Amino acid sequence: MPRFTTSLAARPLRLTARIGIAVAAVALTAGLAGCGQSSTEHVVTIDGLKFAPAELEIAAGDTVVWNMESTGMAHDVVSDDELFASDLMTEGEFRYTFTDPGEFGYHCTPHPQMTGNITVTAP
Ligand SMILES: [Cu+2]
Repeated sequence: MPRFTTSLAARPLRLTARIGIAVAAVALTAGLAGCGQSSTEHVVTIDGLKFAPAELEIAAGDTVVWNMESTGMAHDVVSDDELFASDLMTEGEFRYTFTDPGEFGYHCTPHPQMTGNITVTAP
């Protein structure tokens, strides 16, 4: 009788441990998939005296990479809301990760006609 009781008690314990491992594995996979999504990058280039594309829609958590390659002219990328500001650059890139949904306008200080807008949607 004591033997029977022991084996019955051991079974549910083992089963619970297995389910626990399965749940942990699913959670880990979901977490990794989430990481992959949040690292999406969108490239904005400088085309003459314009940002291209000037209008961009991204998801919260995405990064915008401004490619500052230009033909000798210095540009910068400055948020209208003072959220971010690059140096004046003739080459290289400037990047910013948008964490909150909303509308984010930006401009180039030496060229006021150079403007752009990032629309950030909820993830
Ligand atoms: Cu400029």
